[in-house]
Amino acid sequence: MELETLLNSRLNKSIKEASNTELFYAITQIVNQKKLELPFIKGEKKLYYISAEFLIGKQLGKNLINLGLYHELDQVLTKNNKSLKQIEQIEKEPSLGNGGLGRLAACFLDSIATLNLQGDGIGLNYHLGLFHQEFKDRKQFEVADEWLQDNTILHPTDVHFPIELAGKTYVSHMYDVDIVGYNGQKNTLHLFDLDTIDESIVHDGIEFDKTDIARNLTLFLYPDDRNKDGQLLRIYQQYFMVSNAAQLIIQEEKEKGHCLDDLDKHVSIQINDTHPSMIIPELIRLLIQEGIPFEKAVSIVTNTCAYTNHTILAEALEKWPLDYLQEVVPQLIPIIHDLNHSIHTAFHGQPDLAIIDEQNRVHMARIDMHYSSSINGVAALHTEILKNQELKAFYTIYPNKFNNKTNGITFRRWIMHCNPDLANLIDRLIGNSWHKNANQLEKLLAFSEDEHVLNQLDEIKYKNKTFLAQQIKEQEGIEVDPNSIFDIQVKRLHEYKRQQLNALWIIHKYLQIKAGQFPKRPITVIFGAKAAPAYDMAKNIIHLIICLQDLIQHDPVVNQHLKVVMLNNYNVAKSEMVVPACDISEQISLASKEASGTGNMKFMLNGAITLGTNDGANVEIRQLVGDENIYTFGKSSDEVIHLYETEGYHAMDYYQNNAIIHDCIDFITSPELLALGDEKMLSSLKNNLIHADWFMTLLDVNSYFTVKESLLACYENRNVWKKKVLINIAKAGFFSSDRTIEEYNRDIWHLK
Ligand code: KOT
Repeated sequence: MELETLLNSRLNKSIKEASNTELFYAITQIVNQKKLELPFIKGEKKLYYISAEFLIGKQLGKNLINLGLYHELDQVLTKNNKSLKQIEQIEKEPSLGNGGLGRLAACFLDSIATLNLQGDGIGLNYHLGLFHQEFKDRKQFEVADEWLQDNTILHPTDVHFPIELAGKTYVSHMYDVDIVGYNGQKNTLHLFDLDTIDESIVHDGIEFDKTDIARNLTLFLYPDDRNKDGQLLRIYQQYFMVSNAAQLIIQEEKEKGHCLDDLDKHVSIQINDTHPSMIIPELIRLLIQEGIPFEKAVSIVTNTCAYTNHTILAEALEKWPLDYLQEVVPQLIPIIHDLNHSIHTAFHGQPDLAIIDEQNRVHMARIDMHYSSSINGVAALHTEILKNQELKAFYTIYPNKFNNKTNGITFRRWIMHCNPDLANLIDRLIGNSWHKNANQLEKLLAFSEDEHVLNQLDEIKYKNKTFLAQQIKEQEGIEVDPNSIFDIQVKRLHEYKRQQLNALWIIHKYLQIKAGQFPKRPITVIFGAKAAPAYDMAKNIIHLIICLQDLIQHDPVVNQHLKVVMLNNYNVAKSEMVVPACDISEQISLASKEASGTGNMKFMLNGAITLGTNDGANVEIRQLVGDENIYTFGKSSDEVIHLYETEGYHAMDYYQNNAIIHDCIDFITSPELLALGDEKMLSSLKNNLIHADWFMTLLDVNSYFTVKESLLACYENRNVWKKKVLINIAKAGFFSSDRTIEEYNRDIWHLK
């Protein structure tokens, strides 16, 4: 049946008369019916991708694209004076992730299904998600994100497993999300939950009784773990996730008639950083219960599991006190002791290889590395740093386990859905084979001197900037000029990502404008970021940025030349609005600290120029586009690592010896800013920058300011700029997650 007829028959009225909400539910029903008809992907071997986060974004538009229905439906609705884009906004965004790690898992599920690989995701169903960010008094406040109200994506199943937590048995409940490939087939994301969860125990923002496991287990992603109860809750969550995963895997294998001795021939398990690491002892425990001897169980599990590392930040490497594990998962303790003992014997008690250290803490990543068959980093530079620095001891004993898998993004969401005008232009220029074979984008290089094409690209960018400007006006109440340069930094708030470096540049520009030195063209600096609720310095940085936003907005001279916007509650939907509208992509982490980055790839694909350090995947962007088409600055990862090793960085020296730095930092506690901001927060940030600055902000101020000026100047050379834009788009094919997944399958999973 034609879509229009189908839609009319679902509504009790004409499309013209129906409200957007009525249309949303009618379209959702049609999509659900179509999904039901799709076959599940089948194969000899199955992948399970276990992750604490799946930042999947709104599902309706993405499903319509992958079902091949988006264009037709868009036309039907347009004809009836309705907008599909507006209808899509009615869906609440699932709040099941925090940042890059979770969004990567979502892009991977899309590519796995699109490549017809049999692979399911396994995670948790957080009722109130990460948190919803609100700004009050220019500060971040966290409130519960009630994304599950009016749920249209989760399907309850009749799958339940008994889970032992602190000696008590809980019964889990599995919910499924369909993962539709761009291919007419589907996989599943399984989210586990407890029926006894009680949202009403949450009060004062996101506070709740951390000990009431039956009611709180799956309330929030990353509950505050500053105290013991919070840490125990994280262990409860992680074990609940992996015990469900292990039981599901074993059940499915038995249903297929496979012998558990052959688990590694039929199953591959990808462990997404260390949150799911307890899958290893749990699976060993269950295999032993099934009658398999310990040594054999260990070998099967080692061959089945593969571990991905996403960060070198020490504080993110999980180490749980043995007595906390003893309290929550006593059933795992004998296994962990046995594994620790084997390693102790095999490696003569070498301390940096030990699973249980001298302080009786269990190193989760070390379990992964000893008892997986693959260890991968997420960009070439990151993998080299793992091999030669952070995980050197393990690279020495297991050189063949280490491999690189440079991250990628799904082009279905990150261009076809978020930037349809650009996708259509590319279709007209080179055909649509790039939808499934992203390297075809290189064919665009044939148009790098074609003025007409370059202007069309520029017009699309202008249209996207105009749309973003409207949204900013509506949602943040700030007027921005689409003719200004859109300079964008959106990502989790963390000192290593150095939003504070960007803020210092804004202060510098503000002071220049105040002194009568105006930029050639107005600049709009846009931020979006959530800070972890317990991360004070990150909250101080958000506070500074909002103070700058308001100071500048209300200055009648400065606001002609400069605007700052802090988007509230940055999420996937907002990302899809800013990515197509960006001119300058800020990727300014301290070299060596950003494992890969994936925002950098999204911006490049949508025709932004990267202003970045030689860090993470920026290095690979530079190799692809060439030095003329990216603006890099700052000290190298080797230099930074050397500074850490020799304790050779002293922020105070930069503050004292550089007048520009001195003035910018002093401005943080200037009367102008203190009139708007919180004295304690601003001085604490200022003092930190002068006396600590663990992520070396001041190290790169000089080269950042210089290179940023040359990038802004280049924008005025319109023809040169437009060509750079085209080259960036044409070279982005490498960053398709289809390529990444093909590599995981080729080197690790061997599904087909
Ligand atoms: C969070 C908690 C513990 C360990 C790691 C993380 C983490 C890492 N969360 N997000 N990441 C990012 O992962 C992305 C995907 O690989 C990378 O592109 C990015 O550089 C990481 O910061």
